[in-house]
Amino acid sequence: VAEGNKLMSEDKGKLPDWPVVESSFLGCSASFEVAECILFGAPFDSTSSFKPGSRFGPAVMRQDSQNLEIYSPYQERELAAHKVIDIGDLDLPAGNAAKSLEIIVTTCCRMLNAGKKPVMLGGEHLVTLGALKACRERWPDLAVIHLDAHADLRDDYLGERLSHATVMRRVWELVGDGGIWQLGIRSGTEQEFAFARAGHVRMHPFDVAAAGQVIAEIGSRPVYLTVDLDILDPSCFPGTGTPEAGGVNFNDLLQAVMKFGGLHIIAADLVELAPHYDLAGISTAAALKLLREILIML
Ligand SMILES: [Mn+2]
Repeated sequence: VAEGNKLMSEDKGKLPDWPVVESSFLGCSASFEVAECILFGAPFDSTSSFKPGSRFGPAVMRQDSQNLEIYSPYQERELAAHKVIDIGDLDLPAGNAAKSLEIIVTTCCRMLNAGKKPVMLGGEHLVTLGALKACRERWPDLAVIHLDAHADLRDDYLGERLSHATVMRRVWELVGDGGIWQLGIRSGTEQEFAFARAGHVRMHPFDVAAAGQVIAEIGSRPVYLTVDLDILDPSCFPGTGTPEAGGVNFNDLLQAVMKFGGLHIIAADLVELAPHYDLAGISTAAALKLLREILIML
């Protein structure tokens, strides 16, 4: 965690009782000891092939979360009643994907060893590889639910094996055939779709209608849920680096994600919000609402 954040939280107890606004996401400030979920940012976007800017996702989400209610009318529960701590953003070296992933792996291992559920905010999709690697070490039977517009199954992108465009191929190398369920996919190369058809991953293109089937197939396996927010249609989520027309609407995504609440989810992430491409902030608002529901669900 950034040194600055650490110092701030240690010093907090010594400050007088000023009427300041919490800088953490929705005031998620359970102590580490009681927290069940640990929220943190992974502000890395160095492999973005089109429009960078997802490194600003976590900071803008935190800031705009002040406008979000802590009560969910969808699940009829309040976030404040849940044990979540927001520890801030990891200090990741821009331009060094391997080193950044190492830091994410180490951090997530520490969370898992303490019996906590990591909830990571990207950042580009490559950051998922770090968190997932940590989870796979602890849960050998790990299943992955991947919500995205893009298959991300390339073996390399312009010669790079560590890229937001190859992340699910690297994940497949970790979990193997039958370990990945993809929903909402509507973009990729012919080879990526052929890779899926060959049975390496279970791909349900275009929408999230197969959520029920996915749940039945996964059963009691531990699950990592990764949400690339560009699964949403660009009309309700323009703030992202590689927008793809023909996406899912917010309510359909929310309903599908809440169904996954019945599964044994051990970690989750939301990636690819690049807030500055959407000056009206509707993309950040969508990401925040989905995050609130996921945290309550976990
Ligand atoms: Mn994507």
